[in-house]
Amino acid sequence: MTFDLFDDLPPNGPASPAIEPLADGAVVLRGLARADAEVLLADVQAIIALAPWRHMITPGGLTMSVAMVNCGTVGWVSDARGYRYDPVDPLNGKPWPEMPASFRKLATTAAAQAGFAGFEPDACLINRYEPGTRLSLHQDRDERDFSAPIVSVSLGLPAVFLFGGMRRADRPQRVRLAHGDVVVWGGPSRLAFHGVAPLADGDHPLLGRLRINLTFRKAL
Ligand code: MD6
Ligand code: FE
Repeated sequence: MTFDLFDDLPPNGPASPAIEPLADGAVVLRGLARADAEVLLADVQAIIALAPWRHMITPGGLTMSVAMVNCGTVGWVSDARGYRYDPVDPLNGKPWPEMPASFRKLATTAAAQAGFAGFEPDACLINRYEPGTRLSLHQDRDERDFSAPIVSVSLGLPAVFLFGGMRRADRPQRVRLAHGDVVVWGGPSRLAFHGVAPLADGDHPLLGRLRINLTFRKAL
């Protein structure tokens, strides 16, 4: 009789991925979103049909290289007036598209696996990166309640996530995030500085030369 340690694993990898600690309150759930990726991406396309990708302007007047859109009760926006969560899309004055059930389920499952049971996101910021696109170090602090974590889902081309400390000057860890990886981020890490290094070129089977990131928040 032959015995193979991996016989029980489905072809897409383990159903419950390893929990990889990043810092106190921050973990990477490797591959958690991989099996759902096609559904998630079809839902992104449906959102884009209602609310297009756009490059927001920072309060300082710079155009962001990451293209963004939102779904949910409120969406994160940046313009000359500052950063905020807004219930309407400034491009059309209408509510943001609803958060798809596939998004909500993944976010809640990921948060629970990371120790944040009961996470109920009301906002999802969808980020699109092309080769060369980067996101400079920042804190996520426009939400009202920092007791809720953030759940971040990576799809498409791999990226180097920069995970720093509580001060902008703290030298960041460099964490490779691949298609299907999910980062959950809360508690003592909730206000850590973080960013994304310039995206390397590549060709992903589902997304070609793109990376798409979904970040789920409880903003209100
Ligand atoms: C990105 N993510 O991965 C950008 N923020 O494209 C974020 O800015 C982020 O991944 C807070 C928590 C997790 C994140
Ligand atoms: Fe962020």
